[in-house]
Formats: sequence, structure tokens, C-alpha cells
Amino acid sequence: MFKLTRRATLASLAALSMVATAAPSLADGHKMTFTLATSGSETDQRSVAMAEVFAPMVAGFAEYQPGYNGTLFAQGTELEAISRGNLTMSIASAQELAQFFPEFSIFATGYVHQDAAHQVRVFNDPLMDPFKKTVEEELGVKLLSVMYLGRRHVNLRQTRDEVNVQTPADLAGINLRMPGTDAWQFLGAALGAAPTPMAFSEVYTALSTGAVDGQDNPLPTVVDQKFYEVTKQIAMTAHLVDLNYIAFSAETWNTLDPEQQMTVQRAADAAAAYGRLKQLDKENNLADFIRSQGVEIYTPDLAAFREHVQAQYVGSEAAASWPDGVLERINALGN
Ligand code: KDO
Repeated sequence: MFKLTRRATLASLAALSMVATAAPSLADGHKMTFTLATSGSETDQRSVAMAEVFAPMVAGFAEYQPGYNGTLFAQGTELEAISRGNLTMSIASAQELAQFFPEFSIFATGYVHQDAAHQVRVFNDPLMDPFKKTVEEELGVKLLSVMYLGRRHVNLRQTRDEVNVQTPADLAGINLRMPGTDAWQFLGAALGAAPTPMAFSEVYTALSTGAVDGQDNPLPTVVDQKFYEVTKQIAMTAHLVDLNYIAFSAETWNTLDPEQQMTVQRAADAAAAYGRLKQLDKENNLADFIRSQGVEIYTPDLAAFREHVQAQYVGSEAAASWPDGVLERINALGN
């Protein structure tokens, strides 16, 4: 990681030269500005939680300025923007972090996290300390809290009569849109499909035109993005209980006094908890609405999917990057 460390060092040196003059304190009568970039919408529960919980809690010393739908920075470029001092926060993914640090792919591996509570136990366990330390030291990013995105399922344009998804073999040749990073493409192939990399903002149009056969996201996202208008089935593969991290600039963090740091940490934890509960509620209550929009929802052979997907990771390059004992520890923290 010499190149990244060198770049991060350069970014930090540049930042240090700025900190001497920047970091307006309240004494100036000016508030800091916390910019957040996300490819999510304004109505996504994680965005709502940041605006309704995080922002008011830090309002005493910082103005929260969110950019939704990838408008501030394109999906997958936010962490680099934070590292270079051009952005304060993002709703990051383990898959994006795995582009810098391959070992993060363990948190993006199919059928590892069992549920939202398991995600929280893992994020707060000492096993995470080396991961968090690496990201802060080499990228200049602090991972403050873990957010719940939800169970990802296969969502196709084809009707169930056309493609009945029972096992991974039924996805052979299916052009499945997955997000652009390697860990996502690996997961798409592990499901048995032919993955296509594509930004989140392009998915609806690609489904409506048939440029892709399907996509994978949790039910709340299917509703928030209206994917039910351009798809006909959801096979509830639950292949990834997906998460995000509230990522925060270490450079900005280091300009805060201890009380402000504690407030930011508490605000992030409160927003993550609020968003988790809202997302779980939506996830547990949206199936009937989606069915009412003409989308068939059913449960495939989950044992077949779990067995096949996990077998793809055994001996993989991704698995080779996982620190010894971490997978066992994650499993021990399960139910
Ligand atoms: C997506 O692009 O399908 C995805 O769900 C990937 C997640 O890691 C995350 O980036 C998410 O999009 C965005 O937050 C938008 O919901």
C-alpha cells in the first residue's frame, strides 16, 4: 500500500498546511461545514437519519450540507474525495473500502452477516480495530458507525414464468447489474449471474430499456427507486445483509475539540440507530405493496444459494486477504 500511503501522506501534509489557517472556531462566530456525499436519495432512510438526527445534534458548531443521488461525487469516488480534503463525510460501503484495502471484502461477502444486530456486534468488536486504524492512517477516514442497508435480493425484469429462480443455475446468462467495484462483481458472479458494473443512478433507466436483466437491492431501495415499475419479480435470495459506514474526514475530526468529537460520534451512532430501525420496519412491511405493483416475490432454494455462493469465496483472492481468525470471530458473534 506504499502508493496509497504516500498519497495519503501527501494529502495529510497538504491538509496540515491548511489546518493552520482553517478550522474556523465558534469564536469567529462562524460554523464549520460538514458536507456529505451519497448516491442515495433524499428519501432513503439513511439520508433521512443523517438529516433528521445527525444534523441537529452537531448544529451547535457545524452546518450539515448533504449532496444526494451522486450529485456531489459519483458513487465510489467519495472516499478519495474525503482523503484529498474535498469532502467531510460519506455513507461508505465495505465494497468501496475493499478497493483500497482488500481485507474489507470480508464484510461484503455473501451470507456472512446474519442480520442488523450481527452487523452492530461485528462493528463494535475489537476485531474491527485494525480495520478502522488502517483506514484512518492510510486514507485519512474515520469509520464512525455502521448503518443497516438491508437484505439484498435478486430483482429481475423477467416474469417468474420466464425465469424461475430456484438455484444459482437459474441465473446463468442473466445480465445482473451490480455496483462497480470488484467485490460487487465477484458477488454477482458467485450468485451464478453475468454481472454488469453500473452506477446506482443509472439502474432504473437500464432496467426500463432492458440494458440489464435485473439488479439486486433490499426491498426499501426497490420502493425508494421505484424499481417495481420496471421489474416483474424478486427472488428473496438475501445473499447479502448489506451495511454502510458513516465515514468522516480524519482531518476535520482532528480540528474538533474533545467535546465536539464526542458530539459527532454520538450523533453518528444516533443516526445509525434511528435509520436502522426505520429501514428494518420498511423491510418487514413493503412486500405486499411491491406485490400490489405487479411484482411477484418468492423464496428460492436458500440452501442451494448459500452453499454455492460461499463455495465461490473459498480459496478466492478476496478470502486470501482476510486476516487469520476474523471470519471465525464474525461467525462466533452470530446468532
Ligand atoms: C447500489 O449501488 O446498488 C448500492 O446499494 C450499493 C451500496 O453499497 C450503496 O452504495 C447504495 O447503493 C447507495 O447508498 C444507494 O442506496
